[in-house]
Amino acid sequence: MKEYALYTYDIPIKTAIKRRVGTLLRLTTQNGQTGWGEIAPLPGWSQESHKEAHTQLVAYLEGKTSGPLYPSVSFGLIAAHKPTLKSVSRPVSGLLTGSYCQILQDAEKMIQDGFTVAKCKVSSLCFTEIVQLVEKLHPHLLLKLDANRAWDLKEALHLAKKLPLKSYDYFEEPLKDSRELSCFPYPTALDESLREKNPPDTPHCVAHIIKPTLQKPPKTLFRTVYSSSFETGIGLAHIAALSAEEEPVGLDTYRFLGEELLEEPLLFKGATLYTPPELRPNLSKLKRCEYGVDRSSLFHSNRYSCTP
Ligand code: OSB
Ligand code: MG
Repeated sequence: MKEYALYTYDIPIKTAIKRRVGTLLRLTTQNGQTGWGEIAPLPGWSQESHKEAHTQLVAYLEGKTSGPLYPSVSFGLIAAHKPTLKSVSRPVSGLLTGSYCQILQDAEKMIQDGFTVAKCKVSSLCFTEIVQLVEKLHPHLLLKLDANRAWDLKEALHLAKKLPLKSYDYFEEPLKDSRELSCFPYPTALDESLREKNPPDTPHCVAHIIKPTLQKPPKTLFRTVYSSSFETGIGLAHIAALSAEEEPVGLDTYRFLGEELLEEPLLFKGATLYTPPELRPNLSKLKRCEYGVDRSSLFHSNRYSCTP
């Protein structure tokens, strides 16, 4: 028998949405071991709202629903079932966003701090700026050029021809119409496309970007790059633990959070993240909500027994 307790948080964040809202789930086993999970749908990206996810989570824990779970709920539940989550260290990729000048300034600092890889948001930059960034930063900082589907095929090809193949890691979601990716013969990573009903056939795909809050981690032989959806330390620590030791993980979103919820915070030393030995949020920063006995197992005794 497990007991559950739910807490919500509402903290400032330095992005367009201004505030980040989410639920933390604590599961306690009979022998007193506790696991924490985070359920925080990202507005503009998740199909479900925070309220919908929270409501589904409560119904699930009360044993009142057995239907398919939202990805954010599934991620939080799987996480909370890992009371023995170990402390891990992982290489992290930087996150570069904003104007050309801002990106260049941040990138130079990242290089000094020891970063070797960074995701660069390029949808609002012009092609000359993108080419200059790659030229200036390679080989010190290898860029993942995330266009969030900003370009049509002709534009994307025009840009790709200007960049030497080895001077960047990949283009992430370059095209407005992902069906045309088969005509884009450059290293490509899929992110948004993986969450479509019919993911595109992409012969040049070199990596899958997996955001556990937005999508259940698939079993894939592809190079898998784990990435955050602006979760707090709890969610980020679980994402780090899912990621392979050698693949930089996209957790630099941590810098954008306005408040730390963990008693013992995540530690970033240069480009390496160290997660604390115990994930324990500061309860005074949270709002306590429902609690009770976890009755979900009445329906699915094995549902969460296998880790992704
Ligand atoms: O486009 O990859 C994205 C975060 C939330 C929603 C979408 C995206 C992101 C990130 C996270 O870029 C940072 C990273 O992957 O390094
Ligand atoms: Mg992306």
